[in-house]
Amino acid sequence: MSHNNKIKLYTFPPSLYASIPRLLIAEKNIQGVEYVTVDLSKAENFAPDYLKVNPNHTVPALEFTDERGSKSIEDDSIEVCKQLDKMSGEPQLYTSQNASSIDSYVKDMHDNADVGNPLFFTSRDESELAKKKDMIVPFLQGRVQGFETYSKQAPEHKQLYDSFLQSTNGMIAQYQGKADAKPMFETNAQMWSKAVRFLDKTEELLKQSKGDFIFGDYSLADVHLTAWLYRQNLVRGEENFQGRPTVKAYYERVSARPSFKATWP
Ligand SMILES: N[C@@H](CCC(=O)N[C@@H](CS)C(=O)NCC(=O)O)C(=O)O
Repeated sequence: MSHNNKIKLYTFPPSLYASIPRLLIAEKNIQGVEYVTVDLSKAENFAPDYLKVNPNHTVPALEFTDERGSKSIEDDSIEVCKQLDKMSGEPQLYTSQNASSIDSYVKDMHDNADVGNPLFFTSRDESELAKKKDMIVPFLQGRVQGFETYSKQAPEHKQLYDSFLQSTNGMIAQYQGKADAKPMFETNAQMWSKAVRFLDKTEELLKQSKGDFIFGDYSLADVHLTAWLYRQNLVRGEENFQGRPTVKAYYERVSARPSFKATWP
């Protein structure tokens, strides 16, 4: 790091969005970052103390000392990555030349193709539901316990906990056959169509690229895209790549980088 700086990254190893800065840290070999695990399977991202770090109750969050010496927090992976890129040395992966292309592509991914978590937690049909049930239900039950505990500890956040309790219990009921799962299958289908649109756009951009990466040279956009594709590959495998040979070749290329193995061992 260029200045004497204590950097803390709040993360959860299986998290999609927290893996984006972890990939960047590996890619640029940034030293001295302290990782703090926030266990989403226990709803620790809703702990009263974590709500002070990140009121949006999400990971990642980055705590660092800014140029003026005051403690700062970035609470969104897009800003976290820009900050880490700026604080670390060459190569800069976000520059005045590529900033506007990166900004609009990454914003589209985060705003309109935020499908990795919903596709992971929902199922598309009865057969996927049966397969995933024993993995998803305990995860959701762990979160229910967290919400109940925090609700007693921090009654000032009761409304927040109650609303997540309700939606989480609703999903458990669908997995356990106690509630109609059709709405879940519909959500899953909608999410997949958003993924398809973004994959098609990515195929076109990669075809037009003058280099091996989305905007030519390796950039912050590739850090986000690699993590997004890693999750897509986990939830839908080859379906993502059918009819998209350029995305497939790209994914093979980025997954061969040492940073990939360091992030998803
Ligand atoms: N826009 C945020 C999204 C972060 C996000 O949604 N993170 C997920 C984990 S991948 C999370 O913390 N979810 C909260 C939860 O599971 O309760 C970002 O890019 O950092």
